[in-house]
Parts: sequence; C-alpha cells; structure tokens
Amino acid sequence: MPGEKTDVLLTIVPPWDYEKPSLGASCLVSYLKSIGINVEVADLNIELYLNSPECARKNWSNQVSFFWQQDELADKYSKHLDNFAERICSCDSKVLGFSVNTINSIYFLKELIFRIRKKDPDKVIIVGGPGCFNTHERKIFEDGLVSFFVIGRGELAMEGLLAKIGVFDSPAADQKCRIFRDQNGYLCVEATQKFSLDAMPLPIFEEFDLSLYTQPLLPLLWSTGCIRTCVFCLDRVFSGTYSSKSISRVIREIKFYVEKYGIRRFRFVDNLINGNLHSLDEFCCQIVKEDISIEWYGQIAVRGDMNSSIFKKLKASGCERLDLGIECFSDKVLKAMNKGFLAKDAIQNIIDAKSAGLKVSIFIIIGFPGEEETDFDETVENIKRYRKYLDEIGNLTLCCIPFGTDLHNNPHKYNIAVEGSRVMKDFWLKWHTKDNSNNFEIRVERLKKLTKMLYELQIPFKDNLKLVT
Ligand code: B12
Ligand code: SF4
Repeated sequence: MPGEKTDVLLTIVPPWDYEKPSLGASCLVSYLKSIGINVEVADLNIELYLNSPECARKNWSNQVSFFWQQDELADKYSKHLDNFAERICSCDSKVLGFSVNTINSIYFLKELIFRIRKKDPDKVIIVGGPGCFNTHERKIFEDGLVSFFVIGRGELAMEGLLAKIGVFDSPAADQKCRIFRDQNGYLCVEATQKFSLDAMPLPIFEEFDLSLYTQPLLPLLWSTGCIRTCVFCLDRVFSGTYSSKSISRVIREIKFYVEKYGIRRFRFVDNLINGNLHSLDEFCCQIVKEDISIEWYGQIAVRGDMNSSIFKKLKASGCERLDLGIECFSDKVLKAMNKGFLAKDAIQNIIDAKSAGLKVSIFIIIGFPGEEETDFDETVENIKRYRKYLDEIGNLTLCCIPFGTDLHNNPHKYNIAVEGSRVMKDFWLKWHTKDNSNNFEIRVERLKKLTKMLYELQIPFKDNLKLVT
C-alpha cells in the first residue's frame, strides 16, 4: 500500500532459488496482507545472484558445497552486506523478517544482522524458514542477534507474534502463537493452531519482480508432509504428516497464475504429488476437461499401486517430467531406508512413466549404511539395464546424515560410529560404520564408479565428484 507505513520488511536471504520466486515467502506475505498487515519484500537472493559474475553463480547450485559456510564469506561479500544493511535500516519498518531456506543462508544472514544491529539496535529481528528449524542451525547466530525464531509454518505464528509485540492490533490474534525458549535459550515462536491449506490466501507473488528470475516458472504447493517415513529424510521431519489442498483450490491457483501473469509452467514443490492417487487422477482429468494448457513437473514416490493409465493421464494433463526418489535398486537397502517399495516397483514406475511420454529423472543415494558392494552393483546394473527409460539422474549424492532424521537420532541402529559431535560437518558427510566397512572413501569410490558409467552411458547428471573429493 503506497504511502502507508511498512509493518514488516520481509527479506529473502541468499543462497536460494534463482529460477523462480520463493513460495514460502509469498505464502507468508499473502497471508499477512490478507489480515491487513503491510509487508514489503526484498529478495536479496536474486539481487546478489544477478549481480554475481558467471563464475560465482555456481555457488547457488552446488549441493554439497560449503562455500556459504566459510569464514571468508563476510570479506567476499562485504560491499554487498554493507549496502544491504544500509538499505534495510532505511526502511521505516520496526520489524524485520528474514527467510532462511537452508543452513547456508544463516552464515550470510548472521553477517548481515551484525551490520544491521550496529546501525539500529532497536529493530525487532524475526528469522523463519526451513533453514532455522533445528537448534544447531539457530545456534550459529550469536546470542542477542535475533529477537525471535519462527519454527514451522509462518502465517499464524507471525500473526500471533505481531499481535504480542504490539505491531498488529487484534486481541484474538496473540492466542495464535506460543513463545518458548529453545535449548540455546533463544526465543522461538510457533503456531498454536493448525490451519487448512485451503483456507490460506493464494500466494500471489505481486511483491516479486517476476522478470528477474531465470525461468518463466512458478512454484506450486498441493500438499505438505509425506505418506512415508524414510529414515534419512529431512523433508519428512520438517513437514510432518501428509495433508493436501482440494483439487478445486489447486486448479484455482493455476488459473489465477495463467490469467494474471500468463505463466503456464509450474513446479510442484511437494515432497510427492502422488500421496493420494485418487486425487491425482481427478486432478489430471479436471485439467484435461477444462482444457487448461499448462506444463508442469514434480516429484513422486515410487508406488507399486500406480498403473500405466495414471502415467498417461499425467502426460495428458501437461506433466512433462517426474522426479522419482528411488535412491537405489537393492531391496535390502530399500528396506533399511524404509522406502516402502521394492526395486521391481521402481522399475515398473520408470517404464510406465517413460512409455507414457514423460521425462524420467531419478535420485540416487550412494552408500547408505548396510549397502555392500553387491548391493551397489545392483544399482549400477539396473541403471545400465534400464538406461533407455532414464532421462537423467536428477540427484546423485553420497549418503549424508541430516540432523533430526532417524539416521541421525539413532546411529546405533544403523551401525554408525559416533565419535564427538553429531552436528559436525564431518559426521554429516564423512561418517563411517563401526566396522569401517562403509566409510567416506568407500562411498567416494562408488561415486567414481557410477560417475564413470553415467558418462559412458551418456545419462545427464550433475557431477558432484569434484565437490566431495
Ligand atoms: C521447494 C524446495 C526447493 C525449491 C525452491 C522452490 C521455491 N522457489 O520456492 C528448489 C528446488 C529451488 C530447492 C533447492 C534447494 N533446496 Co530445497 N526445498 C524445497 C522444499 C521441498 C519445499 C519448500 C517449500 O516451498 N515449502 C512450502 C512453503 C509454503 O513452506 P516454507 O518454504 O517452509 O515456508 C514457510 C515457513 O518455513 C515459514 N517461513 C519461511 N520464511 C519465513 C520467514 C519468516 C520471517 C517467518 C516468520 C516464517 C517464514 O513460513 C512459510 C509459510 O508457511 C523443502 C523441504 C520442505 N518440505 O520444506 C526443501 C529444503 C528447504 N531444501 C533444502 C535444500 C538443502 C536445498 C538445496 C541446497 C539442495 C537440495 N537438496 O535440493 C537447494 C538450494 C537452492 C539454492 N540455490 O540455494 C533443505 C534445507 C535444509 C537445511 N536446513 O539446510 C530442505 C529442508 C530439504 C531437505 N530435506 O534437505 N528447494
Ligand atoms: S518418500 Fe520422499 S519425501 Fe517422503 S519420506 Fe521418503 S524421501 Fe522423504
């Protein structure tokens, strides 16, 4: 609202997506605006990305990179940090919200807040987003830098918090959140009520300059959570049990974006779009029936109960690509991961998807605890055997141990040795089993073997080898 005082300045902190705007920030802003709170958005992520030379832009896509966590970060970006702090402090808003999507953003943000606090110690600084979900992530900030951390969904938590600190005048609203101290003694806020995804206002992205992002593409959210509980999965820990929007709501969102922005390409950011096969079927039929011309892609879980006809319907509804978190082709390892399917189901899903005309991208994890050379060979052999059905390996990673997952919480169950801190980078990437039959070096050797084969078979993939060696 031009001319009106800004209640909250919401800043998106690098590194994050540069192809499309942030969905989480957009959901939050749309909600706060719908209840009369005046929010402005600053996407420092896209700004810094666009202002970086080509050679530096790779730091936005390296998945195992510690670039954003190095001590020299502040020196490298000191000019930008000073400039960002200056601009943020010149905003008339007393409340500054920061969206951190990965742990990497925290290091950048910490430097930024140092500068903001020096200029204006009275700002109320609220940090939220998936990147500050865990206590060890929040601990990276020194005491006193952040006023409040918001944990989980931000809409109701932020509404309640703004009411509690007197920025939003609504007596009922302050019941919507609770404030508590985490293990670090830091003040945290979470919503006290669950909300229906359908009840949330449409994320309309009007605070974002869509022309800045590198793809004419918008993120869409149909469901949160997951129907499975894979033991290495952080997404599941973060987003909880499965719940979804109604089909009519999802179609309303799509139509809105087509009409308002002329955008017809979408990425579903859901952990899986096939959590409810009946709804998926109905969605596809509805898109076809209403003749909505779109292209979209998303992630599915392998399901033995998905037949070839549903893949054909997906194709007819504009689905161009499916990402499948297969992880490996060994039944023994899939069971240990608690993936909830067998290798034969994965193979059938791949064949059916490709035969329906979809692009097939699979994710592979190398060296899950318990994976022996023969298990790894099954993965290698099946990739070779089904090469013609595979368009890419979308994610090829060494098995890591994300904080908060069962793998992390119960390492003994997986024969993982624990020496020293479990939140150290070394434990995350360089863990080993107690008998040392699975260690970082062995996993890297397997990665090299698979990498070599993928080049030979000319299967596109992101080569992460240099990053870990
Ligand atoms: C979609 C997604 C992406 C998309 C982004 C799409 C977009 N433009 O929005 C893409 C593909 C680009 C992406 C990339 C990466 N991602 Co990603 N991504 C996700 C995913 C699956 C969903 C995020 C989402 O949109 N959720 C829906 C929205 C509505 O919720 P939200 O973002 O959480 O926002 C809400 C709250 O967090 C909160 N909130 C957010 N910001 C703020 C700010 C304030 C002030 C407040 C009060 C509240 C608040 O309110 C919002 C509304 O309720 C999450 C996993 C998950 N299930 O959350 C991983 C996740 C965030 N990604 C992750 C990672 C690691 C990455 C990558 C590094 C690599 C990878 N493994 O994919 C890259 C990094 C990209 C980069 N260049 O830096 C991790 C982060 C872990 C961590 N703690 O560090 C997660 C948790 C997945 C995981 N299992 O590892 N990702
Ligand atoms: S199916 Fe995918 S999102 Fe769901 S728990 Fe397993 S890895 Fe996580």
